[in-house]
Parts: sequence; structure tokens; C-alpha cells
Amino acid sequence: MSKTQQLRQLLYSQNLEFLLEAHNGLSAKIVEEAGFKGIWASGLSISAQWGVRDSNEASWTQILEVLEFMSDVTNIPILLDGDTGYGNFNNMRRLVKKLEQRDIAGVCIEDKQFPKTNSFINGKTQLLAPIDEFCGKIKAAKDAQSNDDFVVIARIEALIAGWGLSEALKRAEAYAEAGADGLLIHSALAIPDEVLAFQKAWQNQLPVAIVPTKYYATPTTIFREFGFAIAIWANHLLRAAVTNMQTVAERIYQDQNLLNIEDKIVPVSEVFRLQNAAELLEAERQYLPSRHTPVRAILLAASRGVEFGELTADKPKCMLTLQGQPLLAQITATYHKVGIKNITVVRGYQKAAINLPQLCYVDNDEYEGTGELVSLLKAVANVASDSQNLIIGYGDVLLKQHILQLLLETSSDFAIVVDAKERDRTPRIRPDYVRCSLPNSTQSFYTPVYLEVMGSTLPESEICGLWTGLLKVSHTVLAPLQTILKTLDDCPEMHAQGRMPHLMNALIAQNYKIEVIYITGHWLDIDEIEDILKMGKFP
Ligand code: SPV
Ligand code: MG
Repeated sequence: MSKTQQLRQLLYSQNLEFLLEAHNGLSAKIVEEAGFKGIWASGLSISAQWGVRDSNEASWTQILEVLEFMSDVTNIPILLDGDTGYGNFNNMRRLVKKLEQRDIAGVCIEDKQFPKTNSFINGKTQLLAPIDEFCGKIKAAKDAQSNDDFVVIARIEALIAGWGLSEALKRAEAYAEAGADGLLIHSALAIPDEVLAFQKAWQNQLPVAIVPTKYYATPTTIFREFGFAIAIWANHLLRAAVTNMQTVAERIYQDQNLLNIEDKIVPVSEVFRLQNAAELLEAERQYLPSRHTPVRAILLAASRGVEFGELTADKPKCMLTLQGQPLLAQITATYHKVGIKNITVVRGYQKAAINLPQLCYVDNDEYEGTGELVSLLKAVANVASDSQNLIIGYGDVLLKQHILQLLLETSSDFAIVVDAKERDRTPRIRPDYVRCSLPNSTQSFYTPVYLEVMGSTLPESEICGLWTGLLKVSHTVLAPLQTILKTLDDCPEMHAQGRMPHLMNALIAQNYKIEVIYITGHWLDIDEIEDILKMGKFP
């Protein structure tokens, strides 16, 4: 049932129904969860939660914004306390249109002058609207609604302003005639006598709502017996919030600690529940699959870096310091920035010198007589049955975080990052060149590109770029990866000298597809002293 149909049903049901006040999305949700069938969007409460007066100080569009939050998080109808309609008949028409757009089920307008004052502040001095003018406003509202079920309630303030029962009844007749769907009769007395007298005389020609704020001690059965349609508990969540906020604020101020209040307030998990945080986590699983499969990294850092001579006498090159920070710390910081916290570093040469916190370590103590595939095999053995995707990289390659981000976003089982520009550079020591299904081009931007072969001695004309040392392996292929590494390791030559390109080519030989992500620059392989100098300029 639509929200407008629900409110209409509450108004016309044979039972006494109840609305509870809400003043924002959170309180609206709390009203619904408590079991109420409808919400009173109270002008007093909404203005008070902003710390302003109930005198039209907040603009009507600000009210609309709150209503939108309230409506979005609830499935029960909202009846807006629309004050005097925020202007004349014309403002009223626009209000109705905007309320319908936000799925607000109805509006209650009161027959006072704009700007209104709360009925409990000097009510007797308040000016009523001329009857004919207010009837015009009701008609305008009814003509403006595009949904037949939208409800317009006319609120009579004659008792508040001291004009007595006959004036209230006269107005009731006129408002019913003008097309109101229901009436609200308001009274500031501490006893219900005024509203009961009205109801007795009115004889339910239209359903009548009441607001028992002042005559709160009246038993609800009386309202039922008198046939009122709706009782509105108009400001009680706002007042409850004030009571609790004052108590808690004073307590924390005095104690300067939280010990006395922690068990008196809801845990943050309850706030998360009310915000429906669980739905977002679920949606993220559906819409952000690759980014939200947890990812770990393995960084290969077992070699000394002989090219650095004395600099690496007592530490491996990944621990060379520049600008006060070891190279490895700079590299792992980039991984951390993209959310990869679980990083395993494979140590070998001078392993005790690699002692950064927050990293896991695997040691390849045979690093002198083995190739890097042995290091990788040792690390992969620990993660082969993992449900996390894996990024394999080097402990001496600096990168900008967007490069890792690109890898994280691919859904391919295997993916590598290739620098398309590096093919033009002077050859390095053992460059890992690649030939791919497509060179870097506009076409490769929207067509998947796959690795065909990786090696240091590819013919110049075939080279599409230089591998950056980054490989992504999805968790679903960790077990086959381990098997292939073991098979390679069984070959003595590979055990002694196997490098990552051998692994890539072995994967291709077994028909695995390795997606290629092209980049140009923004990474730095620290291979020689000259590279260390470039590190200072690496942004
Ligand atoms: C409100 O809740 O803002 C009302 C009811 O209009 S009363 O405050 O009693 O006027
Ligand atoms: Mg009000």
C-alpha cells in the first residue's frame, strides 16, 4: 500500500490510531521500528533540533530537506505539520507539489497568520486567519495534489486563540465544505474538556485528530470512546533527546571520562544498525568485487644488490636509506595507502637488517644458490589456500599508488603492469621485455591485452614494453600457481636461476591468460646508484 493510502486508512479507520513525532531521519526510523503506523513531522521538533524557534525561522525548503531524509528511511506515512502553509494559497500549492515529490503522505495546516507562533506560547494573543482565506488555501491544496490519496488536514486554532467552541465549530463546517480530508482540534488546557466538547458537537462529520500534549494525563480510552481518529504524540522524541543529551553532557563534563555513561547509551553498533550499514557492505560485495576481495602482497627482497658495492655490505638494497627512510618502507607505505595491509617480505641477504614493523617475513636462506622463483615458492606456500587475492612485486621497485589501484581493479586471474614507454630507453641489466597481443594504443585502451612472451632478448620490433615487476594473482588460481612453481623448482637449472619471466612463460604455456595493463612511467626500479639519486625526485 502506498504511503498516502496508509495515511488515508489511518484517518478513516474505525479505531483510534497514533502518530509519533519525528524530526530527522534517525528519529523517523525509530518511530517506525517502535511499531507506529505513521509519523508526525512536527514543526516544533524540527525547528528545535536546529536550535531555532517554532516561528517559521527555518525556511520551508529546509523543512523539505529534513522530510526527504525522513521519508527515504521509512515505509510508514508522514503527516507534515505544515504550519500555515508557509504563505498564501499559492505557496500552499507549491508545498503540496513538493511534498508529493518526496512521498510525504499528507499535510496539516493551521488557521493562523504567517509567521506562526507555537500554540503554547501566548496562544490567546494569536491572530487567526480569516475563514474565507483559509478555505481558499484548503481548496488550493486539494486542487494541487496529483495523487488522490494525499491527505489535507485543517487544524483549528480557535480554542487556542480564545474564541471558544462556536467559532471552532463554524470553522470546522467551513473547512469541511472547502474539501479538507480531516480536522485537527487543538487545545492548550491541561484537561481534555475543550476537545471533548468539540467532538461531541461535531459528531465526526469529518475524522478529527488531537494533540494531547497538555492534557497528557487523560486516559487514552476517553479519546477512543469519543471517536477521535488520531492522537498525535507531538514532541516526545525531541524532548527525550534533550533530557538524555543534557544528562550525558553534564556527566561527561564533570567526570572528564566516559566510565559512567558508556553502559547508559547505545553502542556505536546500534547506530550503524539504524543507518543500515550492513546493506552497504552487502552492496559493496555486489558492486565492488575486485576492490573488496581482500588483497595481500608478497615482496621479493632476498638479493643483495651487488651493483651498490659497499652500500650493501651490511644490508640488502631494499634497506638503503634515502631522505631518512628505507626504500622498503617507502614501497610498503604505497601498498598501505591502497588498503593492502598484509605484506609478506621474502628476505635472504642480511635478513636481520630487514626489520620494519607491520610486515610478515619469509626467509630464503639459500638465496645465494637459488633464483627468485625459490623465494616466491616459499612465500606462496604460506598463502596457497588463501581466499585473498595476491599482488607480487619487488622490494626495490617504487611505484605511485594509482598503478597498484589499476591492478586491484582488474578481475583477471593473472595480470601484469607493463610500461609501454620504457621500450624506447637504453637497455638495462636483464630487462624483462614483453610481447603482447596488442601494443599500447587507443585500441588497447578498450580491448583486453594479453602477454605473449616475456624475456630479455626479444627482437626490438616485437617489444611492447618493459614489465614493472608487478603481478596480480587472484585467489582462485593460487593453487595452480603453486603447482607450476613446484614443477619449475624440480628442474635444477630453474631452482638455481629461475626468474619471474620463466614463471610467466610457463603460465602461458599452460594456457593461462595474463592480462596486460599498460602504464607510462610513475615507477622506479632501483637497480643502480643512479636510480638512488632519482629516488629523491620520485614524487
Ligand atoms: C507541533 O508539533 O509542532 C505542533 C503541535 O504543531 S504543538 O506544538 O502542540 O502546536
Ligand atoms: Mg507545529
